[in-house]
Amino acid sequence: MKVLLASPESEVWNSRKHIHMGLGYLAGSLLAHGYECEIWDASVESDIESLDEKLARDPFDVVCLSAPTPLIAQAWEAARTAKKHGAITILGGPHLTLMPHESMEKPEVDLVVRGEGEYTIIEIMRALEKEVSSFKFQVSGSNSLPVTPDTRYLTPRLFDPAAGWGSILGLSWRDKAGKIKHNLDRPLPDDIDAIPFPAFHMFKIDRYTNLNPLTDGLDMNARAFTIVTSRGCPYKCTYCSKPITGDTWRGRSVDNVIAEWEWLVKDLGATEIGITDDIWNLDKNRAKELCRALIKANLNHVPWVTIHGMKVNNTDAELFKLMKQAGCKRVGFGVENGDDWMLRHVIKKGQTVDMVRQAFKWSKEAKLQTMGFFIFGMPGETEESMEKTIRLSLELDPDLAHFMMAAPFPGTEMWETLKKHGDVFSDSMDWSQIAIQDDKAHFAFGDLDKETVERKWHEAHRRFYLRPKRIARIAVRKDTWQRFPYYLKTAANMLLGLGEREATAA
Ligand code: B12
Ligand code: SF4
Repeated sequence: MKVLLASPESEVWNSRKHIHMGLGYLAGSLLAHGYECEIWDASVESDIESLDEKLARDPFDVVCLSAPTPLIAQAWEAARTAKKHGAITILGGPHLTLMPHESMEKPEVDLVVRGEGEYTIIEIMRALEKEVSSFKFQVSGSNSLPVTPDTRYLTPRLFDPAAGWGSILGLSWRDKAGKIKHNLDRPLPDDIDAIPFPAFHMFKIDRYTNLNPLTDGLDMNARAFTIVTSRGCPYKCTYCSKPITGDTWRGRSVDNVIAEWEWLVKDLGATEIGITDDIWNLDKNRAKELCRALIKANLNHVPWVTIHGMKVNNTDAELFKLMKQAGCKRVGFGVENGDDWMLRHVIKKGQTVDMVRQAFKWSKEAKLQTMGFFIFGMPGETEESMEKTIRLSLELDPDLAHFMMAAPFPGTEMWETLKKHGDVFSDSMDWSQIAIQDDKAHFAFGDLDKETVERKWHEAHRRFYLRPKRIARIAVRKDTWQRFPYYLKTAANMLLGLGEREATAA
């Protein structure tokens, strides 16, 4: 049985192309169990061949689609395409874990997987093998259209409980009567060393971008891979949606991480690596051990970065020094807000502004590039708190500042707050409108209107990036001139509010 693992076209994320670790892990698991599979990532494929063309030329029995909330409509569209070509469609990823029923109500979706999928996908393959002889489209009771390629997507696939579908944890499916069933959740796997490495070799790595073209020092044409050294995070920031990896932090052993890192560097020619953990430094001692092990294994000549924010309160000067020695080039921090009251009572981040200052000081002393993430327009925000955020960004002066609009993702505390008090949520929510890194405020809350949030967001970009010393710093960078048209468009959007609604930076 041939499986295609696909990521749909992204309209919200188009400035950078990173490999999709979820698909990599699923492929690793399928290969380890002897299943034939391929990865198809629209962000690097669709310019060459559409999914429709690909499936017409090269049919697959099963098409797996992955989707975060803003991409769910594209995932449904891809599922319709896949069904037209006769494939079984399985959807998984963050949005499906949060809202499985919504997708199960779509006839183009045959199965939904909730949570981490490495074990579930194998159990599905085994159940499919049991049903293989009856692989015919079964029309559900309510729908009696003749089954042709054009109407196949209207005919959801029904499954025989005798194949064991009811016991696959984390799965949503339809029984023979067309009834939607949501099985029990799958507990998070504790031992993530036992999960096969992602099938890194299956990515067309030359088509992906480097990890962040907006900072200097990284190779524009790098062979950039990402790595997950731990899963989960025990913090409960009110804006954060972490439906997949959950609240329980699970670290891989240092040896296991080093073995994967070695494979990336020595066999696959990685010239840049990004850690994408939710919180890679939760266990500070383990983080230090990992740095020491990278040095010992002579892997520190390949630059690496922390793609997402490190947690400022789990750091010390020694950690940053070790990171530098281990080859780290740049650290990112979730600063979020310059107002301690907002951090404590609204964002619930478990950090103070002083902790942020300290972490920036240590990392700069260690000669690491710094990156700061700042959020505008959280519920309870005031013009004054946003002003404090702008001032803090100027004071910290990271190499890169990402100013983002608060985005209410389902499942977060912010979502619940806004559902009670906001008028943003209509019955026909357009999920593609929920994106961070966008220039439009997503809601008004209390006395704060959208216009003020958008004005302060643009002001933040102007005040941060249009300082003479910033302009000088940017002007001497080689990549500024290599990607001049792109930067010009980004600047017009972020600084002046011109241009299309588009996500442009991380
Ligand atoms: C690294 C990362 C990125 C990277 C790379 C993204 C990528 N394509 O992998 C970059 C920086 C590009 C990125 C961009 C975005 N991201 Co992001 N990202 C992450 C992060 C930190 C880690 C992802 C990861 O590597 N996970 C590890 C792998 C193993 O897990 P996974 O990908 O979820 O896959 C597992 C399961 O979901 C499941 N699964 C997934 N798909 C499928 C499909 C099938 C068929 C099956 C069976 C199973 C299955 O099985 C996989 C293996 O266990 C997560 C936070 C998190 N921990 O989830 C946020 C996160 C996924 N991102 C998020 C968002 C919002 C985005 C953006 C939409 C940002 C934006 N502009 O608004 C874009 C969308 C990009 C895109 N096209 O997908 C949100 C999603 C929230 C939501 N409700 O959907 C998260 C959860 C962050 C957060 N806390 O808010 N992101
Ligand atoms: S934002 Fe970071 S620290 Fe906060 S809950 Fe999410 S992953 Fe954890």
